[in-house]
Amino acid sequence: MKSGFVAIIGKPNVGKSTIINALLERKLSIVTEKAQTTRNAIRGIYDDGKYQIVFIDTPGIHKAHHSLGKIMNQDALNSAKDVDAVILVVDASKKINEGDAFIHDSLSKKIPTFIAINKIDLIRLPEAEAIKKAYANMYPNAKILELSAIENFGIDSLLKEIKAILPEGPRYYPEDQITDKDAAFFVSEVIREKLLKLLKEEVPHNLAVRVDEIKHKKEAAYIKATIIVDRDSHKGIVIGKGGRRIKAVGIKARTDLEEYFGKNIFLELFVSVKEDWINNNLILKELGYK
Ligand SMILES: Nc1nc2c(ncn2[C@@H]2O[C@H](COP(=O)(O)OP(=O)(O)OP(=O)(O)O)[C@@H](O)[C@H]2O)c(=O)[nH]1
Ligand SMILES: [Mg+2]
Repeated sequence: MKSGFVAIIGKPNVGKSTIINALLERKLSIVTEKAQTTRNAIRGIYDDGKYQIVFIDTPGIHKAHHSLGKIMNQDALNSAKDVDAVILVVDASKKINEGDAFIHDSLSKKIPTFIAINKIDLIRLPEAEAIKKAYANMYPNAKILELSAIENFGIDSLLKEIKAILPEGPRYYPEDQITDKDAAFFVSEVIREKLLKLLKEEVPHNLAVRVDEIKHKKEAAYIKATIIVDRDSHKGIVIGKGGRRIKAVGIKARTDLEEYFGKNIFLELFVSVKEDWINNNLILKELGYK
């Protein structure tokens, strides 16, 4: 069989998680309209019997302002080392800036690289030609592909291109394994996704979700999770008037979790303030951010 590791990297919000989900044809990684949604490198395993591809979704590389941001960047850049290929995702509707230059300088030039120009649905043909040319200049050895992950355009071609460069190799993960992350990780991500979607700019970036308990009974699972915020004022915002916001988060998360576990879910959410957790290495470690 042919197999290998392929890192999906790029700036925040360019569509990396949308692409891994499209490649795997399942919702593995959370997607929101906000930048810096993904915080951990997440492996998603594609296996069709002839090829096993371990795709790695990564946090968007950005100018970090706190410890968590630095860890996220490191996680992304480390993921792009020792892989068989890199998919560098860029947003077709955005101008090239110093962030692109930083990523360019950080990447190994020895690893086969595919530039996925995503969100092609947002631009016109002449603009597409211009941006393709600009990236071809920047990465003369890379293969340039146009995508609209949201419309599932270009995903098949990307998969085909990757298969073509994979070496003969072992099956790294059991055939039916989908990811390297466990159920608790998935639960916390689903809750965080709902929070990101229901809250305004500042608050969601400063919160984390810790799963305290998943208890399985025959027909239902009982889950307890704590939403960690970094200051008192955010606690009230997360809870909302009369508990309305946290209730809405719970309802939305439960729907996804019931589908994932295939049984009824009883979800209890708590909110806890941990002052400046985002810069506290001990807490970051406890929360699973290395
Ligand atoms: N128009 C358009 N929007 C897209 C496309 N792909 C993704 N998006 C949207 O772009 C936003 C960001 O998508 P994500 O997949 O979360 O982006 P990401 O690169 O993983 O972002 P981070 O995890 O924050 O680094 C979401 O609102 C997506 O729906 C696309 O092809 N076209
Ligand atoms: Mg993402």
